[in-house]
Formats: sequence, C-alpha cells, structure tokens
Amino acid sequence: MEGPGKVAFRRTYSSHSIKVRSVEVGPGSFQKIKMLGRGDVGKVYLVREKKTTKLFAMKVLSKKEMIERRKIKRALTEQEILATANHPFIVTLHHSFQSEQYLYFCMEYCMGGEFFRALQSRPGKCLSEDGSRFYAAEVTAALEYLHLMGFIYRDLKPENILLHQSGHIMLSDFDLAKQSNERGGRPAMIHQEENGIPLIDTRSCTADFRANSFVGTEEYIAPEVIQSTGHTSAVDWWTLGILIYEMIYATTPFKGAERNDTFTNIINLPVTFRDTPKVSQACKDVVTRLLDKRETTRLGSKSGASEVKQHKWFAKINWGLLRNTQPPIVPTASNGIDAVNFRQMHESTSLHLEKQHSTQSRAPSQIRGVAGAGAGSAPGTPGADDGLEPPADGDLFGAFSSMTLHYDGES
Ligand code: ISQ
Repeated sequence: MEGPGKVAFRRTYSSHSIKVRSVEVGPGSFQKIKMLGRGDVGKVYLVREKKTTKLFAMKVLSKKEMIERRKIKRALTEQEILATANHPFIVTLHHSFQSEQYLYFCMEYCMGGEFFRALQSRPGKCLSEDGSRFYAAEVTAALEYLHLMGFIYRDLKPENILLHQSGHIMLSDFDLAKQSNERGGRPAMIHQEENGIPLIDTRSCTADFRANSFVGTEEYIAPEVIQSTGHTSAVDWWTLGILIYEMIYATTPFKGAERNDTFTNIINLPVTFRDTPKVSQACKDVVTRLLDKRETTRLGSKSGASEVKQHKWFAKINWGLLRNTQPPIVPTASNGIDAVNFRQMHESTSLHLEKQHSTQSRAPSQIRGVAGAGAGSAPGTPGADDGLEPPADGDLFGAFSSMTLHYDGES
C-alpha cells in the first residue's frame, strides 16, 4: 500500500493517460446556472467556468451532512472511481477541491440529461429490442470496466444513467459504489474458453467482497441484498436484467403495490414476460439468466462481463465499435443550458459556489491516498460508522484530494 505523500489511485485498463495536477480552480472559478439534481448530502449544478465559459456539472457535497449521515467514506470512494476511471461510458472528472464546508466534483456536463427522462419521452415510454440491446451493451461495457477496477456499482437504474450529447450513455453517480479490497491490486484472472476466446474473469475482482448494507432502488434491488446475505459484483448483473426489462416493457418486473410487496416479489416471483411487445427468445433468456435469484448461478457470476457479453442476445453487438455506433436516442441540439432532460429543481440558497475560497490545494504529491482508508472504526466518532478511521490530525476530509485532471487528447 502507498505510504503518506503518495497518491493511491490505481490506474487500470486505459488506453489514454490522465495527468493529475494540483488543483487549478476553486469555487469562485465557476458561475452557477441551475440545479440539475439533489441527493441526500449534496446537489449537482450546471455551472459555467468563468475563464473558459465551458459548461460543467458540479457536484457539491455538504461536509456537515456527510458527517451527520456518516457518508465520508462514500465520497472518498466516489472520488477514487471518478479520478481513476477513463472510460467512454463513465463521466469524466475534471477537478475536485474542497472548501471549509463543501467537497466539489467538477465533471463533464451530459446535456442529454437523465436516460430515465429520455425513456419517458419515447412512444410507450420504452425502446425497441434493438435500442434496448444497444444501451444494455454500453452499460455492460461500463460495468465490466468498473468490476475490473475492483468496484461494484450497486445502483444501476435509469435515473443514474446520463445521456451524453452524442446519445451514448454515461454512468455518473458512484454514491453507492463499493470498493473491493480483496483483490489487492492483483490482475483479473484470464481463462481460456473452449472456443479459444480468452475470458477475462472480472468477477474474481469482487467475488470475495461481502457487504450487508441495504442499498439501491427498491425495484432494482437484488434478492441477496434484501436478504442481507451479502453480495458480490453479481448484484450489478441483476440490475442490468431489471434495466433491460424496463427499457422494453416500460415497467420493472417485480413492482408491487407497496415497497414490501416489491421485496417479496423480488425474492419469490419468477420473471414473466407479457405478449406485447413481442421480443426474441434470446432476449427473454438473457433477462431470465440475469434475474436468476441465486447469485452463484446468475449470468455473469461465473466469469463476469465476458460471460454476459457472450450471451447470444448480444451477438449483433460489435463491442469494439460501440462508441462509434449511432445511438438510438440522440439529444436534440441545444446550447446545453436548457437542461431539458433534468427534473425541475427549485432551491432558495445559492451560495456554495461564490465568495468562498478553497481551504487547501495540496499538490498531488502531498495528497494522502484513499485506498487504505476503509479499515477500522471508533464508536462515537463522527463519520466512524462509514468505515473511516478518524485521522490523528482530526481532519476527516484530509484524504479528499484536491486536483485537476488532464486527459490525453482533450482539447
Ligand atoms: C453530468 N451532467 C449532468 C448531470 C450530472 C449529474 C451527476 C454527475 C454528472 C453529471
């Protein structure tokens, strides 16, 4: 493990490099335009960088709320994922910094908005089987990358999928993501399949990871999460099954009248398919295999994404060319400020982004890494229950890195 004074972010599976520099901006470098979303400890704003006039999505997390709700570890994990990910279907982080009261993540703005909104505006609020396959493939590629990095996403749902201006999807919200510490930096296992195609076993990255916390959206929660029997990266393959179903049928398969009915259905009911719209047998099969209630036999639980990608429903997909394929939904051209595919948000205060100075802008070489921040807890200490050991200097946010990321090939 990296010692003090070293950035602990691991670099994995990336054809382009990211250069991490001392943070080059602060809260005052941006002008707030409108609120795009709200979570339990923070908000996301559409902002304009004053110097360049470029638009960004700025996630602002309240330190006070994070301490009260014991969510510091989550923010640090989110930062690690965003800062280390370099993937076409994962939102790009440009800067992260903090002030006395807030943590800031300055990210690429996805002007197509929530995939959920885009779905709602489709005829019948659903997609064709081909359209669903395309987005399911992009999500599979993003999950494969996250699992390779050693993370379980855990919160796949249409609200967390954003549409880039190009119409391609972007996973954005890593609030509920979990890090697997089990692999300890070891590479994913590579098997030789019978047909000679190497299978990269991304499941091995997370297979030993067990957590009993209850997270996710109820209609998307996997049976093993409800039953608190712990879960592995197989939870993400379950949620992919629900997503495919919802894209095609405009409803989730186990929805009950009340939350508890939904839970009971998830645990007990087999997935069923309506007669309309008509779908292929391969489609029913992939959904049924993803919605296997037994985590250990579910599609993806044997050798991860490779297994999912090889299902015959995905046979038409050219995985290498996904990013170059024309998406089924392309957001209409706009100046981006309209933010039409976001919920209408109202708020009274607007002080987070102005008249504040970043409290510290440690150079990356001075940043304490977050990779080892998960062990131990001290009862009664603020933030302790989220898995963070209180640091000796009392700075609960000392592990949060203030940095600017430069991506190869960016303009
Ligand atoms: C990017 N664009 C729009 C909204 C967003 C919300 C969260 C994270 C990134 C985002």
